[in-house]
Amino acid sequence: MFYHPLLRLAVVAASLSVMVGVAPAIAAAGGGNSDAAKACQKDGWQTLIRQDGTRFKNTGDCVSYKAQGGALIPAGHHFITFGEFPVGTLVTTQYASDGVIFSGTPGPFISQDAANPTSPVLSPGVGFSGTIEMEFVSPADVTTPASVSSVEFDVGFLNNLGGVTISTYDIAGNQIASFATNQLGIQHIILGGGIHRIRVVTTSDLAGAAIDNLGFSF
Ligand SMILES: [Ca+2]
Repeated sequence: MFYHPLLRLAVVAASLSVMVGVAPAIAAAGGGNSDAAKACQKDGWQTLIRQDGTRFKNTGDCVSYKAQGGALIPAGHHFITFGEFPVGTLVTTQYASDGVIFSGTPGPFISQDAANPTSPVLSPGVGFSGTIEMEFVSPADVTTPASVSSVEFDVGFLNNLGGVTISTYDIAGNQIASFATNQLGIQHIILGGGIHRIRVVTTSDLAGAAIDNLGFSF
């Protein structure tokens, strides 16, 4: 294939920008300060966030954060419908590469739910009564705690007001908020940034509840 010299330059530039886009994920998995500098340079800092969910102002901001021991988290949006695995799957680390780990009591699993139009859903356990915990981690490294810059999901089916309690925590373990559902049926929850962990307790609902359509951004 023949390129005009100017066109060839344009092709090389395009390839370089693709490489810059890929670099942060590699650097976030490990490496020292020079890797951090590479990951943060060009526009790399715009594709990364801090572990507490906040963004960088510029390259220097990003390099200095990494030099002080912070992990670089790849920015990006993730969306989970619980149709990704078979009904009956006990869910723990299956979505770790999306940046979320599930736990809870008696044990969150993918369930059919005749009361929910987007079934299957994530139920806290058989009978829909229990606790679902969501902990956010780096999509690049499951052992690196991270925080979302925004998160939303559906909770339901809600048979009585206040049946489900949702609590949020930051990366230091401090509670940010705790509130009860105030609708019937399916309630859409939208939460702000800096959240590392979410606890959903469904035991006060007459028939329990599940979550679905979990979307979040780092
Ligand atoms: Ca679903």
